[in-house]
Amino acid sequence: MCRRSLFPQLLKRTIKPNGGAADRRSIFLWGQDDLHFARVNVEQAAYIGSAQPADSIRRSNEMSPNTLLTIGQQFSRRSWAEPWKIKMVEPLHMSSREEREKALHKAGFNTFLLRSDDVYIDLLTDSGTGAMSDRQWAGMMLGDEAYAGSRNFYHLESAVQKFYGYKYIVPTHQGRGAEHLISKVAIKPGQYVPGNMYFTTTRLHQELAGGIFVDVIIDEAHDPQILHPFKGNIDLDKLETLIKREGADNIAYVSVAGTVNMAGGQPVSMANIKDLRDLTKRHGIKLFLDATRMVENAFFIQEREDGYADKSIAEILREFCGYSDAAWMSAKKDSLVNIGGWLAVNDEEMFEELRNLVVVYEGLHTYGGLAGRDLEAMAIGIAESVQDEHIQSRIGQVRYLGELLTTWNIPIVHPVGGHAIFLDAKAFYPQLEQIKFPAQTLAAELYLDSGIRSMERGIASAGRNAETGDHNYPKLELTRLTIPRRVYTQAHMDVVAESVRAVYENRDQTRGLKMVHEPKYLRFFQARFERL
Ligand code: P71
Repeated sequence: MCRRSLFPQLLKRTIKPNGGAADRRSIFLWGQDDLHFARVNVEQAAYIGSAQPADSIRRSNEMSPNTLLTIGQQFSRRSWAEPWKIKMVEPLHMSSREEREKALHKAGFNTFLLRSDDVYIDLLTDSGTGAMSDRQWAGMMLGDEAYAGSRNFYHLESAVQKFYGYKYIVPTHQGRGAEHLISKVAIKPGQYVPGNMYFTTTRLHQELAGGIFVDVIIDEAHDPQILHPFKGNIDLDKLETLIKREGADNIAYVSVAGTVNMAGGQPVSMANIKDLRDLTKRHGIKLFLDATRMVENAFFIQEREDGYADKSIAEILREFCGYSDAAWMSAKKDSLVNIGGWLAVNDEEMFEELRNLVVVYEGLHTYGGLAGRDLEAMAIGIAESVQDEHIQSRIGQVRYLGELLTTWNIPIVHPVGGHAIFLDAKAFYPQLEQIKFPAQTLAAELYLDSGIRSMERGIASAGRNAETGDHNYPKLELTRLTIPRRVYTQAHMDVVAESVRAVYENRDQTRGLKMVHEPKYLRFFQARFERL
């Protein structure tokens, strides 16, 4: 490996982030490795992120060429480590290639249909797959399983009020339960719901309620190679054009996701949400937040945005949520639980409606389809999730994998986002047309190579156009290596990186897949494929 390539040369490219006054005063300078950046603002040149001052590069270069360096040293920064130690372990099954061939055929080349027992390192999702702390497990023993008024609900309510800042809380069994209720209450058939890219379940519930989803994310988000510090930002011009064309009364609400999952876990800046708040207020339109990975979003604001370096993650989270009217949450991500979610609003009338509807679809308004113990684990998980050292090591681990793959010139989405590495399957397999499911193919090949399970986020996930019946052809054709929280070690990440590299080296031999079974809703979960 060429050591020189490990030291990013700053000033390779410059980009001017758009989307808000604070952003406009900064220019980001990205390193040649596409991972590290410096931010220079108008008042002073300031290095942030993991960009390194020249003298530390010199010091590393003075070491003997044979010195074994940690990854931190290679990037001229101090290494991070997890703020916890391991108390209990779960053995993993390591299968043979022959076993994996059989399992993959049985699963119709769809990683959702594999049995977990046949998987070695499971990077299908970070949803509900995290490890709970000893405190959370202790909290489970304090579950108050009363049908009504469980004390654990009040703990959850206080935690959401304290850390997210909303007034009224409705628990739900998970994120899509909350999406279902809020879509039913807030969307009139035929109304538009603009959002920063789509998420599968979010959009489906909006559409089932009669809404018309419109993507108003900045263009940069649709290009896996463009470097932008806040690729999740809403394009205010696109939104304003929609409002002018359709009229504010025909917009149900603006739906903003903190760190945009389908764009690669890309954050939204504080400047953008502030400007968005002003714009929507002027037109009398409500602003709702998908807070599922909002803690991760707060990390990027702390790292990249003027004026936030000295603010805590908790402070940034509270401020960001303060610009919205309501939020929904899949607590299975940021909040470190295996099941759970909630809806939160500031408007009392809307709360009354939601509180009434939750009893129809989820359960009484003090349990929302969850056990008391689940509510307690969530309340404790929320407090743990906003600790600065937790989120630094969580995103540090994702970046570590990104650093390895980038150094080996394997095409991934840049900049690396919060919860996953997204392999750019179009660039990986340039010989495959999108209808041959390159991202699904890559997920299958990775599983065959090493038993690593990943998830397709491309044409299979994008479904069909409701009017024409044709496939949607999304610009991004990605295979997601999603990192569960507090579960795998750095050595696991090494194994993953080496497997991706092995599949990359064999990429020319791959011919793609065809879909042979296609379910009506969210087809990617249960679709079946065959080799071409
Ligand atoms: C993820 C998931 C889980 C998932 C959902 C659908 C297909 C495949 C995997 C769930 C999210 C999410 C965002 C931003 C709402 C939900 C729904 N993500 N918003 O990424 O990422 O939450 O799963 O608790 O119902 O693997 P839910």
